[in-house]
Amino acid sequence: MNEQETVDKVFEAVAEAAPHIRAGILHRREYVGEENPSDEKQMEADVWANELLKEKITNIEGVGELASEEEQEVIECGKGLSVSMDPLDGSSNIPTNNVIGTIIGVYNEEFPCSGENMISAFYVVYGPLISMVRTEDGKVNEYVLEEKSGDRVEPYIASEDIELPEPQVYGFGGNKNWSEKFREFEDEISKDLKLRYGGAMVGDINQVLHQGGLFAYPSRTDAPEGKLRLLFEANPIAFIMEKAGGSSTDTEQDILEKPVEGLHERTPVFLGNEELIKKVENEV
Ligand code: FDP
Repeated sequence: MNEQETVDKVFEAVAEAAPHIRAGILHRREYVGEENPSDEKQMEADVWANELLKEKITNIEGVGELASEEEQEVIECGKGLSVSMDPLDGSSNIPTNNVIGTIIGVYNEEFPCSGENMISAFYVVYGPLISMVRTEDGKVNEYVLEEKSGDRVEPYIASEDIELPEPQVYGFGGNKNWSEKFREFEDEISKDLKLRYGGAMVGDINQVLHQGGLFAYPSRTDAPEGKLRLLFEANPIAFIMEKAGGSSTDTEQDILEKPVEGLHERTPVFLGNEELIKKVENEV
């Protein structure tokens, strides 16, 4: 199987799992009393989505290893591409029934490796509809999933060759612990753009992708590296944003060029229209 065929298999596996993940949340909304490798409380749904996707992805021929935000170590499963996953992004939105997602990155290098080795990325949004945004032939396409009989799922193309429009919205996380400098930056941005922050990266990013603007989870006074994970969240979304004509930074360098030291390391994240990323690099 060539690399593209493997990427397509991973996409199909995630699409097939997505309706089950959403349906399974109903009875898995309690915390399990355990923490993930980033010391965050795990919900039953996090553990379950992780197991479901792990089973499907590690069985794909052409996938050599899988790294999950919910697993301490890389799982070796054969020869081939490396897949990263955040099985349930934004799971603290589950108790209030707000948007959550799944984020996948595909690399042609062993973990831990930088975003320069990424060859494909996609994310699922569990909203009123289940949609999937993926990179394909250097473009960004959005699919809507329709469940058919049995286990069949058909992804229908909803938006093709998505390009970031003129900036309209912004959403920044971690506001309780922003630096003074970042508060001033936010104050200025809020004069031009409409605030849209829902607390799940995929949901907030999806709005920026469709409406243009800036998503950020910056360095916090109590957490200099911010909250989001480089491998599982920042790199795949940066890859998608850049293919949609946008850009990314940690304030000093392109997220995708950032060297990776540890599997679960965090990074400040800024993603969106190029002119706004330049503004971040000059002012934050
Ligand atoms: P969550 O903790 O609910 O999983 O992955 C981390 C994440 O959500 C992102 O999806 C989201 O952007 C961010 O954390 C939200 O953090 P705040 O609660 O600090 O806003």
